[in-house]
Amino acid sequence: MTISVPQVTPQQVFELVSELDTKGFACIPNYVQPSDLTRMQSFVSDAIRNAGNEYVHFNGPDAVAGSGLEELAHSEDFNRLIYDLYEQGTGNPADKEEFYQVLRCLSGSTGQKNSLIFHYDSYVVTALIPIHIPADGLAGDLLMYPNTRTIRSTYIANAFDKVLLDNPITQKLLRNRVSARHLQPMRIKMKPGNIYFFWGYRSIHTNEPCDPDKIRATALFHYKNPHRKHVQ
Ligand SMILES: O=C(O)CCC(=O)C(=O)O
Ligand SMILES: [Fe+2]
Repeated sequence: MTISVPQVTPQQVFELVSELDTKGFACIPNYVQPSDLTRMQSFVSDAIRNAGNEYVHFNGPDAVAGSGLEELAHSEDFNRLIYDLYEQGTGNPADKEEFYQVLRCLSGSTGQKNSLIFHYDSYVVTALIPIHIPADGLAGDLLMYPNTRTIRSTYIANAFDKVLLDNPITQKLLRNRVSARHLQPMRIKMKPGNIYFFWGYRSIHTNEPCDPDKIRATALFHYKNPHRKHVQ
């Protein structure tokens, strides 16, 4: 069985990019077919069980072999979509480059520890597929301040942004904003099988925790680190 995903027209890409630039995120509903989603969900359920109902994550396509996520990473249509978003969004040509692919499975108290860590991604395009989202209680919403910076021309400027963000004072300040009345981050409630996009490099974001007795799993595909020279 091989995964198949819908083709996305140039007009749709255009609309997705304009949503990314204005609203800060974009979504294609039901991008993953129900039978493929079921495969991904059972991979996650097994992984969480093997991890004693605690946080577990997998990097790269080989680590998720059998889930369908490795097939997605190699799917022509999916690759084309990510390249098109990048090209339209930045005006730069997209080189063929492997995604930085992660499957994050949150559960238990370690799932909570791996939440509310605000960051910029190292990669320009972030595609996120929710696989398991708790139906009630704390669902682990995506929290975001979209498009708060541009793509930096130097690695050092990028590192400086990250230091400003990745320290206990800034993290505390941002965490306090989540339930505050003002300057709240945007909250994206996610539905399994949809695909969400945002400019991860440019946007401060994180996930809210989910209840420790639940499972919240997301598959992330990151594309294009602007500060790494392309190596064949
Ligand atoms: O799991 C999520 O919702 C977001 C994770 C994330 O931002 C990341 O892994 O870079
Ligand atoms: Fe991220």
